[in-house]
Amino acid sequence: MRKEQRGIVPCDHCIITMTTYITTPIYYVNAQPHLGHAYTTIVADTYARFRRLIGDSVRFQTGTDEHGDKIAEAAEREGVSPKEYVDRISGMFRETWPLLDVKPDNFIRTTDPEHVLTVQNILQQVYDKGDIYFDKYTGLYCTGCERFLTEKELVDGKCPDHQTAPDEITEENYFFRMSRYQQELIDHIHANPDFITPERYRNEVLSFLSEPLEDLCISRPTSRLTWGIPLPFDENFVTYVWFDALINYLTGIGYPDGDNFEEYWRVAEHVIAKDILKPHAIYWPTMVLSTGLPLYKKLHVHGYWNVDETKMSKSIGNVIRPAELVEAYGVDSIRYFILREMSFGLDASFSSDAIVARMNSDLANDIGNLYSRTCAMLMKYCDGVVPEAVAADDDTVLRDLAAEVLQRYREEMNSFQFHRGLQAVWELISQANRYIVENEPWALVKDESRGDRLNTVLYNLVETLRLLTLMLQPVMPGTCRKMAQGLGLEPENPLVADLAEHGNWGGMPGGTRLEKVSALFPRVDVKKKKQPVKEQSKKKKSSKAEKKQKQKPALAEGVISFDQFQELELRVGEIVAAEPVKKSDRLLQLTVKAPEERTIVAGIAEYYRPEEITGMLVLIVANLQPVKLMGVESQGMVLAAKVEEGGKTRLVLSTVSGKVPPGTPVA
Ligand code: ME8
Repeated sequence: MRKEQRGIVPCDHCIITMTTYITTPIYYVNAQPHLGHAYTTIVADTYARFRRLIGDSVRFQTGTDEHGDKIAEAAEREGVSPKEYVDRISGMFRETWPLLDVKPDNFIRTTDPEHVLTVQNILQQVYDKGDIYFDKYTGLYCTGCERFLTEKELVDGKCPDHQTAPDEITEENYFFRMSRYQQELIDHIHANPDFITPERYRNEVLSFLSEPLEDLCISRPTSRLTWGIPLPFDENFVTYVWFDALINYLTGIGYPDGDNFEEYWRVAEHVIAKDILKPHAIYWPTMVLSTGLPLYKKLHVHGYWNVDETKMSKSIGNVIRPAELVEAYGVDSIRYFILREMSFGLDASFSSDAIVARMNSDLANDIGNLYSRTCAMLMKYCDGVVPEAVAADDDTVLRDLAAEVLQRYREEMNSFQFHRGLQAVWELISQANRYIVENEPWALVKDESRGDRLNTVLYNLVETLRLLTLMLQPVMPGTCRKMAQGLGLEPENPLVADLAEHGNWGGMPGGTRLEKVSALFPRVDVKKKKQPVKEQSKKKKSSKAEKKQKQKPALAEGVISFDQFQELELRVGEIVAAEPVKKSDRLLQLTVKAPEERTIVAGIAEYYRPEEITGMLVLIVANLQPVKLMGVESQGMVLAAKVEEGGKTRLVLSTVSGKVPPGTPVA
């Protein structure tokens, strides 16, 4: 039963609206899926998952746009029939989505027979109402956009999107009286500030609407194009591509009398990029008004992905294919990266350096480390069983921040500010990592007088992991299934699958037995992607050494000159990850940020456990010639005090007395 029927009335100001219908554009089948399509569809999938997480009944639709000049031309180039051609490319889109863990409820094709009927039904209604008329028209037609452009839209006589000069075409065609609904649309946009977001696109549309609208040409003569839907009132014409394509949003929910139409139309939210703003913000609402339906609820408009700051294009050869991305980086890293990197509404640039940097810092170091350290400590200190929450616990650092972050996360996800939602979640992750360093559970375990303190600290950490699993689920569903499993919970357990009921502190049941799972995000080897540190430092060193040999006399044994001392490059480094070196009792392999990341192998395994030193600021020698220790290349050295006690040696890592950024030089 729908929640509205249970007497709960959805309101525009509360986040929970009970039902959600989210759509992507239907993609042209004249090109194969690429990063841009992947982004829009991942955004819609993430939003669908988020709304389900907060209890909505959700319908998510994507699909393919299969009629028009461009498609007919592409089929001809390949020497196949249009139908054969569209079947093949549409299939590629359908096969791409599971690779990205995108799960639409409906995949619509404009060649589906029910879509053809729906388009004809609406055309007939609009025609009967007197909103479609026949006229002669001369205009500038852009094949790329599949529409006539106005003079104003051209830049240097060319279409700004396709960089081609439009063709001047004169023909008799059918026109839709868009102008009749102009004022009603302007009034609606003014009365509903969230109708088109972000605001810059709303302003763009209002500015466009401040001039009189021209009517919209909605047909093509069959003498010029046959690959389209025949007009029900004139068989010599097929419908113009946008009139056909936009109606998919109604067909997919069974307009006019399907149950889904009743339930979902009023809550329809469309996601698009800025390239198709006008058809969605002007053509579509005026068509809907003419059909006598209420308008869709929201239009969410995002910017463009460029690649290495350059427009993605087949001719430049920089088109990014989703399947290749998944193979190189893994599906959840991709989903996280594109949602975190792009501010919704603005353009963003894709580069492999940027994705590797985020994978190593945000995923491997921050969430990956927090998860593995917390689980490792629970395994070690509590036999893998979650302790009971400690009553009258006044340690509220994580609890208070979690409450604030949960609130911000919900607001930002709801308003499509995914990057800010994730930023908020990462504040909680960083705080939890600091909480480990500050509370030193490895010391508490040895402290007989600690009371319940160790249990409190570990409970707070594991409860934080549960809330993180909940919040990250829409973005990284696969990783969260694994996180849930490691926490001893089924992925369907409401504790990690229902934010409405369990998005409050304290849900993790004491007594739950954790399960060992592999690392969430293994680190990516940056050396393979970037100029190795060793080459840079070697070069620097040899040139200075040469200079010294020429200029300086030899010094007394055991004494070095200031110049010699200056050759040592000492820096502050942050240990972002630590693990034992295989087959060695003595060595730990450290990943040190200083400020670039490097591997340093240190002989400190007898004195420190990896989880104790992760997050610690240490002093390093940054320009030592790299050496291999037990098969691992060490790019530098950490400094430690060498304490001799009772005939034994102990190493105590050197650190700095205040918080400074990693990479700060030591003078
Ligand atoms: O326009 N960056 O289909 P289309 C971000 N069939 N998103 C991008 C992008 C980029 N570089 N390139 C493409 C059509 N997109 C029509 C739509 S809807 C009733 C009909 C995404 O295959 C973005 O969502 O050209 C953009 O709006 C859409 O693909 C255009 O897809």
